[in-house]
Amino acid sequence: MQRIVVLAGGIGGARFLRGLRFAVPDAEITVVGNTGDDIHLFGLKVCPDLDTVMYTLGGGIHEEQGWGRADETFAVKEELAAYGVGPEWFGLGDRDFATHIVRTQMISAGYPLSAVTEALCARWQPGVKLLPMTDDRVETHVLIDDPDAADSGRGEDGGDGTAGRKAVHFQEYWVRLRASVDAHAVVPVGADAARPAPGVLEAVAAADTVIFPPSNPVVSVGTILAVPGIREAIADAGVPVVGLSPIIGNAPVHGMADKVLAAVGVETTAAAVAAHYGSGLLDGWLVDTADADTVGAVEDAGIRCRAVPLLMSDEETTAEMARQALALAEEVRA
Ligand code: FO1
Repeated sequence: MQRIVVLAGGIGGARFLRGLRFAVPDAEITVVGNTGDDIHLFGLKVCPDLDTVMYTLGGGIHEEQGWGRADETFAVKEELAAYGVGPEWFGLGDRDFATHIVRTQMISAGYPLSAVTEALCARWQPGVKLLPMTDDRVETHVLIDDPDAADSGRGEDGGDGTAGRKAVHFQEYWVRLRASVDAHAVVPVGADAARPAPGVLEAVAAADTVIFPPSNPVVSVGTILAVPGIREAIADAGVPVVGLSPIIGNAPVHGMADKVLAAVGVETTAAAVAAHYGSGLLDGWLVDTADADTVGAVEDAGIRCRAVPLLMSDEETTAEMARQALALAEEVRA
């Protein structure tokens, strides 16, 4: 049986996985999910990327939005707001709340996030093995300009570049600020001390193919690779590692990846993202047909590259992208 490991963020990763599962229904697919986007709100642990994968593959996702539950209502959020309890900018629905209550209850009882995720998936039956990248707490923070810094007396940074700046949680940057201000740095706080969750390194070691879906290369796949041991395990696995560009025609297909790419000094092009992963990690890279002229540059960087349609407009189109990724993996393997 074919064993595939996919490193996934939220919407892009989840939609790709739906196509992959459709393309190779008999494959054993292990998903290593990003948990750097996790946030604690109202005393609850919210795991947006794990939930987006779980709901999308389990048939419970709000299709148009790409995150949260279908047929959602917001009575709890409205009641909290009536008490003046926020944040009002983060839309947690009533159905979604139940997931976070169960998760937090299990974590309080001593279960690690990996066991909790397995328990939640028992309901949703996503058809893949969904693992958090780590059971340890990692929280992505984004460094932005702080307009209040001059007044507050903050401003001395000892030369580390943080004067006049402040770190905000990734969700605050993404959802409240809509990535409307420049990101100077993206820091996965806690990643350096985190350990891969049980099963992650084992799945990579047993994999026939590793895929980087069209997820955000900085705050999704990049955060997973920041957990010590995961990047090394993938590079040393001796199996094809292929990725699909989340950038088409110099713009992110979904989300605001350009903002966080700039923070790590990477241009918003399909070729620059491939070079960012690097030939030491990536063996194959799919770009969209709109970027066919960049194939040569990627191949010159030592990464096998093909141009195919990469818009995930429906399940069959997405399944075809998955087939192309697997075909590229076979080409690299040969
Ligand atoms: N994205 C938004 O743009 N606005 C929201 O209010 C919002 C709430 C939310 C709640 C639960 C959840 O699982 C995801 C949610 N997202 C929301 C998506 C999320 O912020 C990001 O798109 C991902 O973290 C990036 O992968």
